[in-house]
Amino acid sequence: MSTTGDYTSVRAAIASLLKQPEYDDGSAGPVLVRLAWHSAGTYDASTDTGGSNGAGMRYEAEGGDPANAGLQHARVFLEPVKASHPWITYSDLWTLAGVEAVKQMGGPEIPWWPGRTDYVDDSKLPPRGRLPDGALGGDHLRHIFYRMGFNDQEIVALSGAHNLGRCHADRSGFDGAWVNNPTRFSNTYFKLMLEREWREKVLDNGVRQYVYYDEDAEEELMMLPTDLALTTDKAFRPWVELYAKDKERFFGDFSRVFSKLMELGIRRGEKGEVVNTDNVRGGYVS
Ligand code: ZEM
Repeated sequence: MSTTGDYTSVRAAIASLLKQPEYDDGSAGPVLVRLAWHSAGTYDASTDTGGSNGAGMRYEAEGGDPANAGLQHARVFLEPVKASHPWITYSDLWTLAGVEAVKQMGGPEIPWWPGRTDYVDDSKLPPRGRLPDGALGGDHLRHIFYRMGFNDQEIVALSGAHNLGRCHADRSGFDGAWVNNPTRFSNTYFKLMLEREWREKVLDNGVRQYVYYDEDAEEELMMLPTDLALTTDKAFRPWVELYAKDKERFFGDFSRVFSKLMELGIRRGEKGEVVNTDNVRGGYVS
């Protein structure tokens, strides 16, 4: 059994489960990053509801949101880590898994702090519909991400996570990967977005996405309508151009903004301890 508070041991356990030869592109990494993002991306700054605290996706109200389809795979991958480190909360485990997965896939180190609790306040359950819909455009991205407190640059930096993983027709309806090495964190997504000729394709299920046939990979790569909106919008596009050119800048900005995402709705005291009042029950911080 591991020692309470030994996050180095948790990180090592996460790193050692990333290789999954039977799953997708052979890695659990991308879906873990998406779990971390969807756990936090329900945040609404104006009502201070949602966010990674509480790990609400364990329950049907949030876990059964069609936007979260497929994320049970990520939660199942992490169960052995929870079993060998029972002292860690799910909300800390899911956010740390995203952070560690990015690093293990060649991405930047992302500052991360523990202290989230798994207490769910039923009166503060985030309603469905707070996560973005890939079929829409730039206005929608602003509506969703401004609500969390992000600006245009941060929206573009965060979208760079689509260097990782793929769309699954049986989860979101979209199909395919954005880049041909989707388990390696990089800025290729931004380069391809600008440099390739994307054509519209309507899938058999009626879903509309953009595709380009990559000769080297012998694979059709894809972009969501929201991805390409980053190139057509006047305020988003300069950041796409910058990140396509400057990988270090993208890594630095991604690190900062992913860290901010993981902290949405978490209030910390002077020593970094979480001080959210809704985590306090019966006078004890749970
Ligand atoms: Zn995603 N994302 N995302 N994303 N995402 C998918 C997959 C992944 C949007 C979206 O609709 C989709 C962010 C932002 C946005 C990841 C990380 C992050 C999929 C495919 C869709 C449809 C799901 C499927 O079928 O399995 C939209 C519209 C976004 C608005 C900008 C942000 C922010 C992310 C993290 C910082 C990742 C890693 C995946 C790949 C998951 C996997 O299973 O491979």
